[in-house]
Amino acid sequence: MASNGKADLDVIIIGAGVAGLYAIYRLRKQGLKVRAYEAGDGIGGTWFWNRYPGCRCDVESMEYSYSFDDDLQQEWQWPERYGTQPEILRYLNHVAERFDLMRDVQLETRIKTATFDCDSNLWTVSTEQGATISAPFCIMATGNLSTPRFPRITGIDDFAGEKYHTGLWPKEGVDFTGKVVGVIGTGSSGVQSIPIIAKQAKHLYVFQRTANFSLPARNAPLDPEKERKHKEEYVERRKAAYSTPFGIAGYPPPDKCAAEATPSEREESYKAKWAEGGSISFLFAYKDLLLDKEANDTASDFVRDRIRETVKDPATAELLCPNDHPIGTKRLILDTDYFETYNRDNVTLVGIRSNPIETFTADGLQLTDGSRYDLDAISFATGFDAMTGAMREIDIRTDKGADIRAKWEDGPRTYLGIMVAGFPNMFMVTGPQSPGVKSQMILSCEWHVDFIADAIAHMRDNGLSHIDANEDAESSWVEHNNQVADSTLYPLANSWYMGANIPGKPRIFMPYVGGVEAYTNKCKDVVTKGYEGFRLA
Ligand code: N01
Repeated sequence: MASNGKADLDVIIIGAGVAGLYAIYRLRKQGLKVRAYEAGDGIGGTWFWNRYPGCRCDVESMEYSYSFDDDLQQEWQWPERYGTQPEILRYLNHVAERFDLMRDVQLETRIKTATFDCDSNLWTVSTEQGATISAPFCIMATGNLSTPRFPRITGIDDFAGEKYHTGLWPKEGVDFTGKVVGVIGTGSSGVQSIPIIAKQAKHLYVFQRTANFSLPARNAPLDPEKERKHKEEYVERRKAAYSTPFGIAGYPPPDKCAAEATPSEREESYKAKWAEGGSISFLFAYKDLLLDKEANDTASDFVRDRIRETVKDPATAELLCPNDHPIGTKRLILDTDYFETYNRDNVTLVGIRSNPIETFTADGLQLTDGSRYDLDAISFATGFDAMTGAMREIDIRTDKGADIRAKWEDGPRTYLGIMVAGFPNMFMVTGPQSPGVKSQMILSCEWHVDFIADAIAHMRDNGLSHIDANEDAESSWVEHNNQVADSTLYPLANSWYMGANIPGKPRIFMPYVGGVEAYTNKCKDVVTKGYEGFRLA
């Protein structure tokens, strides 16, 4: 029985990925009785499900880790510049074991409903198995890219070959040796997996609807000297990260606009950043790359030239050149030998923008012009119902008639990406309208969990039991988000940030792009002013 005597727990946590695990650790330290409910049969969230070949983080491994325990960050050793999925999952399991988190995790338990009762001030969640659990607080640690989506194309169930989704990859792995394989989708998951699948398959067909910008990752074993220095500065670097746009220290912000440099200076600058690898450094070449289309064109043109230089067949190169969005307005991909892969004899790029897939058949698929592709296996790298999908999959409502699906019908509305007005005592970790997906995710998860844990502590210290976001504060925050996004080039892209990848989803720019520094300052200000914009009772 939890401390209020009526409930099973003090806090229900939904999800045991990066956010849920830290929430267990942090809230337990406050003496609270918590439990995380996880649909998977292991912890790790995104890093548990996305086991596709080549899956690797696009944030450098020395950054992409927890900061809450200095011994942990000093002792853990990352072998490479960017962590692979198995390595990151190994790290998360180590954290779970090291801090004895598993005793408060219930695996293989998908939450179907969450209902708030205003009189008893309790959330009750129900599981797919039919059990119910109650607690005064509920935390949605459900992730932003956790609801994989197959395209809605006729005949998809008729395909008799092997069918995979990058976000639901089988644990035992897949051997494509000797097989004719189709990959549909060329976002980060497609771009990372295509070079590896190409090496195994007898033939690989890549079905591309939209060409994407991708930069070389330049992955390599971690330089021991770099690691030593980073670890020496870890504590200060983590602190400094909160005063940066993306939550990562070590990238001096640019002070020049692209037009202030000569064409040859720009070329040199982009060349150096291309050679260095990584996306932040490249996007930090000039301060107006994400604000001004002409400035952005200089960087976009540079990358298109590199694609044409790399890919030998001119028609394939042209098809691979992105031309419908400014660079950086969709997640900028990091790859290893992606464009080079199209020089292999066993790889064919098929453009499906003007000639879409009409139907799947038992043997493969057929395009609108009637051309057919016989395939032994298809890998769907077709993405996720991002940012709102996981919460909308749970039937979240209150006894006063609030319903999250109805409330978000025209797009998500949140206060700080932490609470939704009308849903008391329910918190989100890196919810929509927070910088989450536009930042170093683990840092943002820690920030939000700390904010939530502090709010709960504040309530307990002051004999309060009910917290809700103010409608007005929420509206102002949503308005501010939209204004910030509209002052950038981001809304020009048909990205999952805009909900544009899901047919019928409202077109709203969902992440906060005012930067981590502005956001965390706002949060601090809110707390200093007695939780301004929240109603506590
Ligand atoms: O998904 P996506 P993702 N017919 O939505 C295509 C993170 N991540 O899994 O662009 C044909 O980006 C779709 O085409 P289009 C990262 O934040 C990180 O790759 O809509 N094609 C697109 O090409 C990333 O941004 C890492 O025209 C269809 C692709 O499928 C996010 O996850 C690694 C289609 C989907 O691309 C999502 O990446 C992996 C249809 N009906 C992921 N429907 C790293 O850290 C969709 N597509 C490196």
